[in-house]
Amino acid sequence: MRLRRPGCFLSAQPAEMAAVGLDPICPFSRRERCFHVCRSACRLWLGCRLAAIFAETAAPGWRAGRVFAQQRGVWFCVTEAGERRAQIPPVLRDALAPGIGDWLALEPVGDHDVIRAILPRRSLLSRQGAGEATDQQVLAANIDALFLCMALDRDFNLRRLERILTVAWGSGAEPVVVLTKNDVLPPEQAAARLAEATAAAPAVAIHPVCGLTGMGVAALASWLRPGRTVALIGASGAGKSTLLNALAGAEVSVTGALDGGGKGRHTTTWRELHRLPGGALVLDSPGIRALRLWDGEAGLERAFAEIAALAELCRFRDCRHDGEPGCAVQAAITRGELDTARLDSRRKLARELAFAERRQSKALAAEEKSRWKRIHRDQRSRVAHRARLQDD
Ligand SMILES: Nc1nc2c(ncn2[C@@H]2O[C@H](COP(=O)(O)OP(=O)(O)OP(=O)(O)O)[C@@H](O)[C@H]2O)c(=O)[nH]1
Ligand SMILES: [Mg+2]
Ligand SMILES: [Zn+2]
Repeated sequence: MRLRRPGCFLSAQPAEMAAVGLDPICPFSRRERCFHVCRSACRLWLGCRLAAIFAETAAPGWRAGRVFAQQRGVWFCVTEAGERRAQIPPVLRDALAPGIGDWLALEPVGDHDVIRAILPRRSLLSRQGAGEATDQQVLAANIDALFLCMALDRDFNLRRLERILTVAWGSGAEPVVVLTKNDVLPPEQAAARLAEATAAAPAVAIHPVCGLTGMGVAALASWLRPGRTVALIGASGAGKSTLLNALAGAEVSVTGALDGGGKGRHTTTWRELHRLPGGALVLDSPGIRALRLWDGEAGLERAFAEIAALAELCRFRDCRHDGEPGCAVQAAITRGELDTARLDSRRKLARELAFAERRQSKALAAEEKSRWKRIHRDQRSRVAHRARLQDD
């Protein structure tokens, strides 16, 4: 990947920012001309809160940078000195796992930067990595809103939506459901699917759009204000890159046709933060097939908010909604106000979460045990070494 757009103009004035469509108000300090806001048309937008943390962490000469892409052990960052390649020093390789969207403390060394620290994240979307049960893969960090993209055609699946919502609520970012390919169904069928999605995503904004014509896309503007970061997630072929291009008004990401079975072909192969002309940042990613749950009790409560509210009315605090007397959840099902499929889906996800948590605590315990074993072994060899020295 080549580095582009060197330089960014920290000294630009509010009028210049307005000229390129940037809001001169810092999202953290709420002040105009905040020193910490990068006034350029690049992707840097540190904000006062992080700037203060950075100032405390950083040694002289370090600078802040935000990861906008990553490839084979190289993190591509936007800094006030332009775009830079950054690497993790060997001693920190086990301790640091930066992801796209992360703010880093960087030490310039020659023509590249060395990653020294990850600044605190305000949201984190991650999944279990391929390795150990405790291995975490960062999908996106410091995201304000997650656009959960699901096409209204064969991609439409309420149970998958509930699963992604659980993960999204657990990330700390605001989920927004974007029903893509609004043009493929007759209006009444599209309206029926919209109603189903609304029931499966309580208290979440839902927007049907057509990425090809741009229909409905303008309604997403409130999440795309300058300095905001949005991540697009969904299955391959859901139309994420097409939506990004519609938002950008240009082809910034390659899109691809579906295969014969109507499935995506994983056209987007890496994650990258793109800057929209208006100043918002949008993360386009390869499609994700299954998002295994591994953390996120809180996410489950939010994703099934109506069940959580009903459960408070059950006679027993630990009601399992499984035939106990005075169960408000079962009563709502009997009245036809709650779909059994919702309760079943919640149960399935809760079981999966509990299983993941057990696996993780076992793996953590094993890690801790091997750490102590190592410490004791080192201690024994030090004692033996000292004894040998005294013998000599
Ligand atoms: N009819 C219709 N087709 C669309 C729409 N959006 C995307 N498509 C088509 O769907 C196919 C997949 O679109 P992409 O934007 O590449 O999908 P993606 O989600 O980025 O896929 P990956 O990069 O593989 O994850 C392409 O052939 C698009 O032209 C839409 O709103 N309406
Ligand atoms: Mg794509
Ligand atoms: Zn109950």
